[in-house]
Formats: sequence, C-alpha cells, structure tokens
Amino acid sequence: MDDYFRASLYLCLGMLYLGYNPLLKEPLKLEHIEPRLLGHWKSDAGQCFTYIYFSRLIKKYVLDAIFVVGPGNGAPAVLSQAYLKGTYSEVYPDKSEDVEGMRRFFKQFSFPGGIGGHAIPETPGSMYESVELGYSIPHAFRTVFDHPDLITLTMVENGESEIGPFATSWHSNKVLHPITDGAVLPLLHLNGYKIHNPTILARISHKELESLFVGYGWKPYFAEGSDSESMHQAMAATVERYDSEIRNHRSEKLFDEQGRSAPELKLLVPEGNRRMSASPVINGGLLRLPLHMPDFCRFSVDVKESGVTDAGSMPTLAMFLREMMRKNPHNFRVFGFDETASNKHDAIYEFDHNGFSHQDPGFLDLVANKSPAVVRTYLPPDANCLLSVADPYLRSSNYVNVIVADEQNHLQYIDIDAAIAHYTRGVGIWDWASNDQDLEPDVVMACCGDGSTLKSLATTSLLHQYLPDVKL
Ligand SMILES: Cc1ncc(C[n+]2csc(CCOP(=O)(O)OP(=O)(O)O)c2C)c(N)n1
Repeated sequence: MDDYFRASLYLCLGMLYLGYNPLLKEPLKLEHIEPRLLGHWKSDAGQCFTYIYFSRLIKKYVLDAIFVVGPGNGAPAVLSQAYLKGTYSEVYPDKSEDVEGMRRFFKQFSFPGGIGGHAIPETPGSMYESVELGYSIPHAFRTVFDHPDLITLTMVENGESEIGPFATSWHSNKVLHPITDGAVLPLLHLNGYKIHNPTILARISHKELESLFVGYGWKPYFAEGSDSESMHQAMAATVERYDSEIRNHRSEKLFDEQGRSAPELKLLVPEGNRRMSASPVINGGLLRLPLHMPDFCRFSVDVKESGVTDAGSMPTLAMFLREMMRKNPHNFRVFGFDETASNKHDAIYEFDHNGFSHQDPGFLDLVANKSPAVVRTYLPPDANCLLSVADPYLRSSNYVNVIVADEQNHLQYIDIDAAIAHYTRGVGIWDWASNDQDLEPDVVMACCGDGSTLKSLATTSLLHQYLPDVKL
C-alpha cells in the first residue's frame, strides 16, 4: 500500500513539476521543470491516501463506490488514481501507461490546450468542476439517489467546508431513503489550511468538532497523524532537494523501464467498473435513461381569444410535471428552493418573481454570457408558451436550460398551437396586437417575458385607443 501511495505521489509531483524526463532517467535539468508552476500539492497526499485505502475496501468487500472530490486544487490526486488504475489510458489512449504516455500525461496538466489544475468532468471518475468550492456534498448525495448499493466517498477539504451554502449541505443525510438510496461517506480533510490561511474546523477542539457533526446527524471518526519527514530544509538546498525529493517518491519497483506501474500494484486495483474512476455512475451519460414524456398539449390552457382567459403559468406546468413524475418515478426529480408551494408548484409538492429579489438579478446576464452550445434561455409569456418550451427542454441533454416564468394568474395570450409555433421560431410578431397591416410601422413594441409582455400589450391597447392612426 505504501508503494501504491508513493507511486500516486510521484505522479502528482510529475504533473506539477515535470514537463519532460518523466521517469527521471536523465539527470534532472532546469528545462525539464515546468516553467510556470500551476496547481497545488496541498490536498493531493491526503486525497490519494484516502482513495487508495478505500479502493482496498472495494476489493475486499466487493463494493460499488465512487469518489467525489471537493478540494479546490487537488486535481493531481484524482488524475493519479485514474492513471494508476488504467482508466485514464482507456479513455485517453495517447496518455498510455508507458514513458511517452506518462510524459504527455504530465505535460497536459494545467497547460494551454491540456487540462485544468482542478478536477474536471473530462477526468474519468470526476463528475464536475471542483474549482468553485462548495458542491462536493450536494453532488455526492445526488449520486446515491436510487442507487441503493452505491457508496459515494466524498472528500471535503477544510477550506471548502467554510463556504456558506455548503455548511447546510451536511444536513443532506436527512433526505436519504435507507432502502432505495445508497450512502455518502464524507471525509473531512483537516490539513489545517485553505491555500495558506488557517481553517476553522481544523482549529476547534475535537470535542467541539464532534458535537458539531453529531448535531448534523453524523457519527464522526477521527483518524490523524503527520508525516515525520516534513520538509524543513533550507532554501540553500532547494535545487539539490528538488531532484532528490522527487526521486525519494519514486523507486524502480513502482514503475518499470517502460513506465508501467509494477504488476503487484495492479493487484491492488479493483476490477473493471469497480475502479471508482470507471464507475458508470460518475462518468457522464452512461446511465442516462430517456424520460417517458406525456403529451404536454393535454395540459394546455384553452385560449379562444387573446388576452381574455385568466390562468397561471406555474400551476399549468406543475400538472405536466406531476404527470412526468408519475411516469418516471425513479429517474425524474423536481427540486424546489425555499418556496415550492408559494410558487404554485403544489401539484407536485414541490419558483418566480422571487427570482428577481431572492436570487441574483444578474443571473440571466451570467447565463447569456455562455455559449449557446451549452445554455438556452426562454422567457415564456404565458402558460401555453411555458408548456411548449418545457417539453423540448426536458427532452434535451447536455444543455443548461433556463426558463423564467411567473407564478400568479394572469391573462393568457395564445393557444397551444400558436405557442408551439412561437417557441419553434424563438421570437414572433403577434398580428392580433398589431395594426400596421404589414406597412412600415410607426412604433415597434418589443418585449420578452411575462411582465414586460403584459406591460407592452397594455401600452399597445392604450395606443390603439387614444392614437388609432399610429401603426403598431
Ligand atoms: C466559492 C469559492 N470561493 C472561493 C474560491 C477561491 N478558492 C480556491 S481554492 C480555495 C481554498 C480551498 O481550500 P481547501 O478546500 O482547504 O482546499 P486546498 O487548498 O487544499 O485545495 C479558495 C478559497 C473558490 N474556488 N470557490
């Protein structure tokens, strides 16, 4: 196990420091070292240590498990594990288990055109971008819903644990179903620092820490110790040390001449998909099932005349979502924030203009900055428009779909066929509200979303009434 640990640490060091000469077959020269060091050593050792001991457990007890990583900058840890367990070379054959593959594996790390210095979804066995702290526990719980045999080992770094919203996520244990869901095993890595500032949880007493986690509903176990070989050498020896420290982490028996990890290390690797980095649960899309979609037109509001019928967008959508939940009891979930009922999703026990006050009003700006290849935004003005956009959005994958819709009853404008046509075009001219008869208009009223549509139509109506000659 110690050899496996040192092989892991060697790979982490290689990613951080070595652009060339991956097995140090040649004397280390300055030009072999990455000119700009990006990425962090920090949590790598603790993460690797945890990962390999859990892999041992997987082998021993034939477990299904995955590893969710929280630490901000400890990507070398998960990368080293995916590489040592063979998954990395399986997914990226050019990063093969030989000297040239290892060199490419090291070189790509935090390098233009390569991969990030933090865990990213492209890394086998990594589900999300760990660069924005605070999601490890929420993501981990998401993985175990409806996977009763799955254990999600979750590495929570002490800096991450100080993120405000994250602190609440410790309570996620209350939403697990003991029969239908799996288990989350969080490991709080108290290495004392967030980058280089002290962390709170690493500085409070055991008693206080224990009480805190008992209060959250966890039973904490403490495993602690420090490496006596801590680095206290003087700067004067830095260059010499560089070379010898890297060598100390490596021994001929860890990697053979060709750069392959030693056969006895392979014995420590769990089988096939039981390698945490190969589990289909954490490798995007492998478990995705198509949703059974009800005909959304069944839930439409009967609009015989524009601007006459009163109905609510959210209650209409809620009926459609309730049917979706009936048809897909195990692979469709609705998450509400704090106002599920007040936002008129009662029909499914489970959002609107609170979005303008409670959430960041700059949210849509942020979304609109993203590439249309990954995000889509729609502001349906009424219930049928909302339904006709919800259906294709729910069928889509690999998109972040944002719909902004309101909760209160208000005037309905178009029937479901017109709504489908409107959604399909993405933008439209409402002839029934216009009087330009296809001539050059005097005024163009443009709007987007429920509130501004209502105001534009009210303005249009007043203009028709008081200035009938104005072409709208
Ligand atoms: C939400 C958020 N706030 C701040 C940061 C900036 N940040 C990046 S790493 C880091 C410290 C992380 O500390 P820790 O979780 O202990 O991990 P490590 O330093 O070991 O990588 C911070 C504050 C961030 N990435 N995300």
